[in-house]
Amino acid sequence: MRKCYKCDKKAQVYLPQHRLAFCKDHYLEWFDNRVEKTIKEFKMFDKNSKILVAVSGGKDSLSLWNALAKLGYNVDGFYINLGIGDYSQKSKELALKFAKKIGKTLNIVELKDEIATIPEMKTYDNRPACSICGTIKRYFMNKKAKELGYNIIATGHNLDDEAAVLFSNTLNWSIEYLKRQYPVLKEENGFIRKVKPLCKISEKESAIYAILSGIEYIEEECPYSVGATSIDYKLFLSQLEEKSPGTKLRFYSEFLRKMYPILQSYEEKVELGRCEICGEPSMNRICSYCSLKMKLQAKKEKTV
Ligand code: Q46
Ligand code: ZN
Ligand code: ZN
Repeated sequence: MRKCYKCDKKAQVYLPQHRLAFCKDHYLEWFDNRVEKTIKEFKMFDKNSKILVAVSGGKDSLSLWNALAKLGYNVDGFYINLGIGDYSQKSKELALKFAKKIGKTLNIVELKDEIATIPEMKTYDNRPACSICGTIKRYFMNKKAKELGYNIIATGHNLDDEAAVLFSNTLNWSIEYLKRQYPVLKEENGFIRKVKPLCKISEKESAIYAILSGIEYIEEECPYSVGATSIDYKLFLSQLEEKSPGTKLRFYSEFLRKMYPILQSYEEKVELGRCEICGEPSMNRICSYCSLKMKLQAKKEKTV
């Protein structure tokens, strides 16, 4: 029988990449401490910050919200109803249920009232659903957080997400993206500070935390995620991890430690201004959200 690393109880969780085993209570404590350590390591925020967690109803964002609340941070949730059939309906219900359970506010944006649902937009735009969705989510997260008086946006991106993006950016030598792949994006040019406190926690670890904490989360993936290349990268990295535990964490942490500082000397040619319509930060005269909205309007008028 494997014993807990901290007490005499039987271990319920074994983490081969850290060579650690824990009982339920000590695992939850380890997870919260790891989140806290990451927040401190990257100087993400402190107890005076007003934090908004982007909640999808999945295990990562709800585990993050739970951990931050337990650690005593001033943290509310933010949910965007994308209008993707049963998936969105169920995830919204679970997000609301969780907010009620921990006694925190869940701020909600209904996409159908702001512009149109993702499936509706798909019928007017040829871009992949995830590209439209990404534009929309980034736009509303930033805009609403400012309007509601928050100064930090925290997302539930985990180690598997970050390692897969890093892998993809390295395969393509996308220097501009690699240069920005850091768990903290500073507040500047109208953007609010964005942080990823789960960047050193694997998908498996956050799922175990959610289950052991009794968090109800949506297990189904978004229907548009089927066939995404990032899933292949995650699978590939997980196979390497299986053979050699710690690979993902090493890949990501060593990038941050050795490569990220070097990349900062790489000159960026991006000039950021303000959107002429909504005033949000934009590289063009009109931001991608407003041009999407205009395109949608024009196509709707044409079909009437
Ligand atoms: S919600 Fe949106 Fe994801 Fe669905 S449409 Fe794609 S980006 S897969 S995280
Ligand atoms: Zn224990
Ligand atoms: Zn705009």
